[in-house]
Formats: sequence, C-alpha cells, structure tokens
Amino acid sequence: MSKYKIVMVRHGESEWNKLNLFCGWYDANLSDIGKEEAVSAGQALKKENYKFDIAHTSVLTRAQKTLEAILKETGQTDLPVEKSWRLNERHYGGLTGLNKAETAAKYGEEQVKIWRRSFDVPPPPMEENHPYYDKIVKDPRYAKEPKLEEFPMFESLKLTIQRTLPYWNNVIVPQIKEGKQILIAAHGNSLRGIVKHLDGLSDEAIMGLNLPTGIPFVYELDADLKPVVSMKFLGDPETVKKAMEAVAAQGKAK
Ligand code: DG2
Repeated sequence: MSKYKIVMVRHGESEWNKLNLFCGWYDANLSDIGKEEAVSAGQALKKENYKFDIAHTSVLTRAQKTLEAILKETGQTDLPVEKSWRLNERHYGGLTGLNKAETAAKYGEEQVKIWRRSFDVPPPPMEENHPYYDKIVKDPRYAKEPKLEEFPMFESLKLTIQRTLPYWNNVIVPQIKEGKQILIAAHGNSLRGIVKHLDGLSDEAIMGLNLPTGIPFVYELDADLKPVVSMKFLGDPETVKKAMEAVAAQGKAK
C-alpha cells in the first residue's frame, strides 16, 4: 500500500544541453526552452494540486532556477529549500565542455555510450590545465564542501551514487518518514542514481534510462520505502518517450 509520495524533476534544458556539451559541474544556465520547460513543469504540478513542505536541489544554477520557476507556478515561492553538492550532476571530468556528437565522431559512439551510461567506467579526469578546472575547483560555492580530499575530478554513475545516497538516506528519507511532501529538482545522473536505488535496478538496467529535461515524475512508496508506483511522469507518454530518445541520441555522431 502506498504511504508516501515524492516528486523529482531533472532541470529544464540548459544552454549546454542545447549546445550538446558535456556539462557535469560546469554551471550552465537554463536556455530559453529550459525556462519554458520549468514553467510547464510547475503548471503540470499545479494542475494536479501538488503542494510541497520542502524542496531539495543541487548547488548548480540550472537546477535551482528550475525549482524557482516551478515554485512560482505552484504558488510556493517561500518554500524551504535545501541545497547540496551531493545532488549535483555527475562530474564529467576531462570531457567537460566537449561536444557529445563530436566526441562520438572522434572516439566512437560505443565509447561515448560507455562514458555516458556505463555504471562504473569513469570519464577521464579533469587535469589542472583543463579550461574549466579553476572555474569549478575554485568556485566559492565549494569553499566548505566537498572537502579537498573528496572533491571529484571525474565521476562514474557508481561514484555519483556513492555521494548522492548519503544525502538521500540521511536528509531526505527522515523527512519522507515525517510525512513531508518533498520535491527534488536535480540532474540527469544524480536522479538516475536515486532511481536505481529506489527501484533496485541492476547495473545493466540503469544504462538504458535517459531522463528527459523538465518533466516531473512521481514515486509512491510503501512504509519500507519500496516503490508501489515507479517513475510516473506528469506528461503525455509519447512526449516523454520522444524526449528520452532524444537524450539517448545526444551521444550519436552527426
Ligand atoms: C548532462 C547529462 O547533465 O549528460 O552533464 O552533460 O542533467 O545537468 O544536463 P544535466 C551533462 P548525459 O549523461 O545525458 O550525457
């Protein structure tokens, strides 16, 4: 029997999604389409009368702006919001800033699929001479955490899950159990990590999941936090399917 409900959403399209660049911890803003997607996400939630007690997001602008636009639509601009680097996108290491289709043309689509979707093969590390190294490592938002020794220079999905799950277990789960209505606005891969955990998906099964931008999805959970309803998108199924296929296709050589 369903006891709890939680809503999650990947941010709207970012400027770097639009340019098809590996983004990771680079702080890209929302594109105009992404801003519209965020508003539509809020409208879809409003239509179904969703009200939240608390929201969680990453420390990256694209997720925070999406959350802001959603809460404006649902009339909850004063909702408490908790922000954590643990909900950040996975760190794309040395691939950050490269075009996904050009990378596929150079290294092969199979290799790009491994970098994007394998469970535990990480991308190459971000070296100190990488064009975005300073911008990310010296960003004041990371002054307190993550600590230097846990500051990632690359992350596989496995490593992303290892830093996201403590936040899920220690911060979000207790709030779910208190009966709080929770919204999480985060990223393609931090949310794939939570989905893998909730649905108990195998390392192989999670490879096939591509989350669309800006379409909220709902989990209904039983008393043991096992899904009774998994990943129910608030959107027309054909639109969701096409959006997922489009994300998968970003790694194809043009
Ligand atoms: C995308 C995900 O992250 O990329 O880092 O490029 O969700 O923050 O837009 P997001 C990125 P893929 O893993 O889908 O290539």
